[in-house]
Amino acid sequence: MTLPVLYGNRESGHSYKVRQTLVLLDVAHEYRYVDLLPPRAERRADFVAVSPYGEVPVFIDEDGVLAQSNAILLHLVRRSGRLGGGDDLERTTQWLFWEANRIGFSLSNLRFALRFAKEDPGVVAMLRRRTEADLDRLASEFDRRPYLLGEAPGVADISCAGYLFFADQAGIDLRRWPSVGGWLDRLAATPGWAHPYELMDSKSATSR
Ligand SMILES: N[C@@H](CCC(=O)N[C@@H](CS)C(=O)NCC(=O)O)C(=O)O
Repeated sequence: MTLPVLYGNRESGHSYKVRQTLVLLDVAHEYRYVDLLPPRAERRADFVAVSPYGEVPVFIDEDGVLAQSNAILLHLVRRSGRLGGGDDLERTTQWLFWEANRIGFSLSNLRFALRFAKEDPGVVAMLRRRTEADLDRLASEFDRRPYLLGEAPGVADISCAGYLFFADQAGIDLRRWPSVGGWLDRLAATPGWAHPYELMDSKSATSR
């Protein structure tokens, strides 16, 4: 039997979102590590051959090749019938789109700017303002319920939380948003949860 394949990288919160979902769903898969340091065309050939946008994650199963982390999460919810926010696929989709444009853009790029790219201070300041606004928005959710769509975690939570486990690397102190910290603690206590660096380590991949 051919296992589904996930291409990802240790530093990629977007890849982490997918692998964490696969693990929570107990979907057996092969994790293939992609070194992102070489230029796109020089990365591992099997990845270059299938990747539609040159980015990780890419997921392959019997339904075909899929990129974009949140599209992959929706695919996994549809296939499994689980982690869909109490079957509220519309609200799940709404949060996934929010994530793609907000926290998955702001905090991920703030971290990238500080840690890898050494960006212009004006760009860093803009990304910091946007990250803080996104955390303010998220924080208001958890006055009412423990997870974004109710009493149990789903892919909306996994997606919106993915990059927050790297908040310190983006110079963000989450103590300013205690309800967000509480939500992350609840997620981290979910059986099967693991930190991105544990789950995405190249040592847990089948090949580099
Ligand atoms: N919107 C995409 C973002 C994917 C993305 O930004 N991937 C990064 C790593 S986190 C990447 O592959 N960077 C290498 C490159 O662009 O060459 C998603 O949600 O999957």
